[in-house]
Amino acid sequence: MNGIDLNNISLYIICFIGTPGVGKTTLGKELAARVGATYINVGDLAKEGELYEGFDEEYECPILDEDRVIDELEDKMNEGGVIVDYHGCDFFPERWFHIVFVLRTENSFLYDRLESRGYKGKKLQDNIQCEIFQTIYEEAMSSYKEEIVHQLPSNTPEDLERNLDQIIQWIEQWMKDNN
Ligand code: DAT
Repeated sequence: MNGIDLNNISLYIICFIGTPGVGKTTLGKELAARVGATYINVGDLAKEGELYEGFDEEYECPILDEDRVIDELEDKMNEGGVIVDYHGCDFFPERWFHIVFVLRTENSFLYDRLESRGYKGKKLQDNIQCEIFQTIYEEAMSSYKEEIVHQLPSNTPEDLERNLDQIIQWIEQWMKDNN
């Protein structure tokens, strides 16, 4: 973004959420690279620190130890300039985020992406349903002030570029308003 270094300034915290496969990691990493922010993938953080409290046999995934994840993240949040990526957000403290983006992907695109990731059977169907029922959007709307929750279409590379442009504009405005 035109060489503006956003490090070392009193900074925003952005959260990207959505069903697996909607493009959070792609958008989060690219945005972080363009604005010089810290990208945090909560799933990876949990894996590295083994921040789990069991295994969910039905959904074939480890169960996050939410308290330990929050403890682990708190210091980084205080520094600001952070982009958080996770599929859900209801256990994060409300005070953390200045803005929450829920990425949304149409079924046909999402199906292909999850299938090529090796999802099948119940796991694939559950994730498609999660997107159809806009589960994560509703979770965000009930966890945060509605005015900070925004949906972003994430179907095509053009959507990705448009989202990056819009969020960078939001960051620039936020920086003007808060510094
Ligand atoms: P997530 O982090 O939400 O699980 P991802 O960033 O890993 O998703 O993306 C899943 C796949 O979809 C990956 O192959 C990249 C692709 N993808 C992401 N955003 C896209 C977009 N806007 N248009 C086309 N493909 C996209």
